[in-house]
Amino acid sequence: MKIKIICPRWPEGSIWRHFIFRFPYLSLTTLAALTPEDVEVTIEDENVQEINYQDQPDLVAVSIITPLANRGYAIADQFRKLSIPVVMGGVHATWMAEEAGQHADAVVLGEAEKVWPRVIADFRKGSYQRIYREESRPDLQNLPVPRRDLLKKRVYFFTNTMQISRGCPFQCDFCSVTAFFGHTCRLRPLKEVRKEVELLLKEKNFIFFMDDNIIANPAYARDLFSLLKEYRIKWLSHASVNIAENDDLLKKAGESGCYGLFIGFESLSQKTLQDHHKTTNRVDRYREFVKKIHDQGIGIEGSFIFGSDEEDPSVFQQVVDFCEETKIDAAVFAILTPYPGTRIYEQYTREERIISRNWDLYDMNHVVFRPKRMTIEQLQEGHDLANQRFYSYPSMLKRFWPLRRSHQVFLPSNWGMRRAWKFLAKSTLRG
Ligand code: B12
Ligand code: SF4
Repeated sequence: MKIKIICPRWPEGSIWRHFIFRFPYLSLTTLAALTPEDVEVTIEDENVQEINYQDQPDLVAVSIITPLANRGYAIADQFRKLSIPVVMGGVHATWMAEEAGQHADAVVLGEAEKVWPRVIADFRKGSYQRIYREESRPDLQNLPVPRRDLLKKRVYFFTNTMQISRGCPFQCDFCSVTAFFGHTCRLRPLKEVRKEVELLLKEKNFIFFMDDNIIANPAYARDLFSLLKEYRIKWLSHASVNIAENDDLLKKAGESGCYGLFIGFESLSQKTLQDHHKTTNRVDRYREFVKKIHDQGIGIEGSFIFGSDEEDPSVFQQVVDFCEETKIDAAVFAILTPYPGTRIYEQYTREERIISRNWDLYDMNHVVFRPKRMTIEQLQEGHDLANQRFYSYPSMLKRFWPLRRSHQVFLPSNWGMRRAWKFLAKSTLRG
């Protein structure tokens, strides 16, 4: 049996289509690793290669997050026209199973670990279900090592990514992670983490841990950082800003080789955070926290969301000023996006505020809902200009002086974002 696993490309007009520092999605290499050994498996990531429609696999597996859904459907339709069956899975397919089912022979809801071998066995037999859903979530012991060997490695910025935990105890209303992965943070045994880290270090001394919050369980994080300190390693991950409330943990993160953390600040208004149920953040301590994190040699990619109900057009300048004053190393200025599966999706649907369900626009860089205290145009323009200002040379100069060790990661990423935003500003692709 031959299975081809596919990731669709980002739509035209999305910043991620034009950001050249790419890394592969773990869903692809994870699914490949879960595939029985006697099956020939290949991966095609359309973001870095063309899809081959000629090689006649027995089954095609398409992984979709929301902004990739339309393209995923088009690819699926094409394979099905060639009489090749298609299975779909991933976050978007899970929340929009009926829609995905119109383009696939079967849809897998939720995590694949337990159910994927059964899906393959059913397709081999020729009698499969339309929907597969595993009620219990997999524990994270004995996970197979993702099949990075199947990737076209040279076309990615790097491929050294791995995951240590799943699930989040919080429930921010714009995020579907908790609904998808559960309230409890499941953790991989440290001895298995050690094995995979050692494997990755053979490639490069640089690792991106694709976790939602690497400090979700502080006791485990402390042990993890001690483990990482044994190696000469540079690593990146996501963490909540309250890592700076725990001096010991923060120091350990820095000493273990943490060069950068992706941190969801989301807003400079406590009221807005409260409205979104983002309970971990204390706005009045942001400046102090950024300084403490920087002092440990850790760079920050700050994530901010624009368009919340309390915000008016003054928000853009306030946020960029804050980022420049605190010398935030990189930023993702995103437009609030009501992804299926989130509470904000339900709320805006009820309030009839969603203006587009064209998933191509669900990249957090396009307005797809009606904001309250600014117009759709003000939100779009304010967001675009904030990104262009932040990734201008004067802003980079302000933020990158004095130099810190983490700048070896963030200077190239700023340059990449600057290049992508410049391209989009000039192009007619931006709708
Ligand atoms: C790491 C991460 C990033 C990193 C790296 C992205 C990358 N290239 O991998 C960075 C910081 C760059 C990033 C950026 C963004 N991200 Co992100 N990211 C994540 C995060 C935390 C982990 C992704 C991961 O590796 N998961 C581990 C894999 C194994 O899980 P998985 O993909 O879900 O796959 C499992 C199942 O879904 C299933 N499955 C998946 N596909 C298939 C297919 C088949 C056929 C089957 C059977 C099963 C199956 O099986 C897998 C194993 O169980 C997730 C949240 C999360 N916890 O997953 C958000 C997440 C994927 N990101 C999200 C978003 C929105 C973005 C941005 C658009 C944000 C922005 N402000 O711009 C950008 C887009 C950038 C990009 N190029 O992708 C959203 C997507 C929401 C949606 N509905 O589409 C998520 C889910 C977070 C959220 N808020 O809900 N992200
Ligand atoms: S945004 Fe972060 S803290 Fe909030 S629910 Fe999602 S993963 Fe958890």
